[in-house]
Amino acid sequence: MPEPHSNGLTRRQVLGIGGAFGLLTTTGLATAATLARRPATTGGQLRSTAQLPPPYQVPLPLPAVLKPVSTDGAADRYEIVQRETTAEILPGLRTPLWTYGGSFPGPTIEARRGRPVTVTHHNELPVPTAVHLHGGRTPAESDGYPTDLVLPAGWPQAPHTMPGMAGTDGHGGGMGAMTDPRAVTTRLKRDYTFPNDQRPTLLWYHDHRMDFTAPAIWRGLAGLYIVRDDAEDALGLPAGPREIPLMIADRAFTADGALTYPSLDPTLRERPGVTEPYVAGVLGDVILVNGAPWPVHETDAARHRLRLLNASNARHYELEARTEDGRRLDLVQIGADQGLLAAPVTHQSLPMAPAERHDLVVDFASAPVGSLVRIVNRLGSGRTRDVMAFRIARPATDDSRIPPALTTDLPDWHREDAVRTRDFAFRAGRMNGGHGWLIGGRPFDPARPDVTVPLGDTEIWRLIADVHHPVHLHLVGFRILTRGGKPPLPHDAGLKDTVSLRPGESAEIITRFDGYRGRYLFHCHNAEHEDMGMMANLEVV
Ligand SMILES: [Cu+2]
Repeated sequence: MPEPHSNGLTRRQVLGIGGAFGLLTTTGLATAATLARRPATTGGQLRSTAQLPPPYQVPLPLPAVLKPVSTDGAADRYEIVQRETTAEILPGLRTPLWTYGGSFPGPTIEARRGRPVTVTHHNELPVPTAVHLHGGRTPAESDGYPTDLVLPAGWPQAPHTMPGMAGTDGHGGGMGAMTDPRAVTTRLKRDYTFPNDQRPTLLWYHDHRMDFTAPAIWRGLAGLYIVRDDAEDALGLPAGPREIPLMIADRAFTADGALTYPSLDPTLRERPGVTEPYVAGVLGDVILVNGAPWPVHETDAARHRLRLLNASNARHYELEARTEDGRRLDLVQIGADQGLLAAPVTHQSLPMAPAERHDLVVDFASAPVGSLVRIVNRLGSGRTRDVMAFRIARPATDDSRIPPALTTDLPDWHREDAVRTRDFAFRAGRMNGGHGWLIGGRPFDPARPDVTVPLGDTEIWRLIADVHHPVHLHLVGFRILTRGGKPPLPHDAGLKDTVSLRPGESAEIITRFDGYRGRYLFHCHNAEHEDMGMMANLEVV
């Protein structure tokens, strides 16, 4: 890939990077001064040189639902080939992609609660891969641990060594191969089994390869996975064409349509990491929804269920729905990362960190036929303020509803249930002689036990951040007890698997580690941070 533009950073981008390392030397991490100059986002923004389309011209694609290759009564089986292809993302240009099944986003998998799904992934890409189902309650052997790689044809068989996590000091990659004796690699293909023994919600599957997750997702390795059950189906929420999954992700493009990404090693074979201006996170200047730039969707003047995923590597959003006459439509949140809330929560705007999902109902009935309802990002500037639009094409009858009580099955863990409390600081630091991102002062090492917890124990984790860090736990959902020492925010309701820590902010979460024993992870879901050390082992025993 061509070199990205590394000049022309705005003040905000400089803050995003300078803030990351500047805060290291600041002792008063959570001081009022730090909070007052909290930047809107963390990362550096690439600049596209491609001709970009005006907003709201390209139709919103809806990812195809994958058909099972067999349904034997007890389980559904699927096949996905991971392969290179090109697609027309910007009008008139072809963009080379790495895909699940030839499309970006990959095909959507529709699952039923309690009915297992097995997906056979075939790796026809030039590099190893690992598939993780984000938010899945998944046995460890199918959780896509970063060293449990599927090796492509011709890849040297060296399962227990990896390039080693590099910094960005210009001599990374040679820091001594890291070893992981527990890695279970396969060649060419691997079966991933998902029991779907969990609350219905929108999950997503994406690449989780050691050191190279961020560029692999950027190139297209992400898809949706929806778990449903009868109780949710019976609620009367907007459904069919009025239930719309929206995968939001930013990217940048060269003049010939290729994706720009500031990899130190554009082959993604040897040397991990990104060039200096982007170590705090890679932001694009083009907002894609379901793989289309600033798309438009024609629809009815009726309630819609919008199932949002922020699949961006580092970009945060604060979303609003705005009518042409300047009104903000209510965003009625009915679900969080891990499924339905107890009761709807109405927002005027809604923040969204990388990997978070929001399940929303928005009523377009008050928008005039022919008008646009724009979804905008209050944290963006210039063209990154626009996300997508709905064109209200026709009046419609609407028998959908939003029940005042959505579910009663939310776990209700209390502080006194916790058998221990742990503290984790998510901060910038030095790693292998370069910049890194550390949890508790240490970069990820697959061979080092970090957290070991007996199956069934309930714990409180206290998390603190220097810059934005969306913290994600594999295997379990959690509840947010406090944020910044205060009660949680309205969008912290429900069951979460990713908590967005803002610069200088702390949060307490509580969860019960149930499901399966085995080796899992917790990590920052800023994908660049994740690749540069900000992961740790979570072993359930
Ligand atoms: Cu982070």
